Amino acid sequence: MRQADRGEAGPLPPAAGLRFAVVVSRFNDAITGRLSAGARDALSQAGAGPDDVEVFDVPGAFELPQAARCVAEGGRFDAVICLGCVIRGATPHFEYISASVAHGIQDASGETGVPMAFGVLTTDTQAQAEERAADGPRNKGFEAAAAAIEMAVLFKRVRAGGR
Ligand code: INI
Repeated sequence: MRQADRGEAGPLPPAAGLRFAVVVSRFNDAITGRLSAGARDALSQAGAGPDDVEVFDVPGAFELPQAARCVAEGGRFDAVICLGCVIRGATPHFEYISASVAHGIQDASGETGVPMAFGVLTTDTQAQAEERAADGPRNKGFEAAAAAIEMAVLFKRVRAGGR
């Protein structure tokens, strides 16, 4: 996707000089690989250098908050982008994982002071997941990276005493 296609979301904020961790679940990797590509595309378009983006793989969405907290505690990143895909099955597993991942990422961000973007698809069907991971303005990895950049810029400005 190109910046010009972002419509009312507006242009990507500049990401040069900021460092990003992309934490990606391998579960449903055909989908999460496309989310990761979308996120890396957004970071590149916003000016983040290749050496300023590190990708960390985890087994499943349940492990995303643990890894996000770990990389944030290392102090090397201005924001963490969490990417995963949970597709509803016939068991309550979906509800447990989805809720725990969302709360876990929120808690990890609050407790480390590092902004974290939620790029975890929680869908009823594989087709819905594919739609949200497709190239283009609705790729949720791209959107999560855009949110992470905006939050990293905001945190940096506020911590420097700016408004
Ligand atoms: N992990 C996912 O990322 N998506 C799923 O849909 C999923 N389902 O359906 O079970 C899933 N399970 C694995 C889980 O995230 C953990 O990796 C596992 O329980 C080990 O802790």
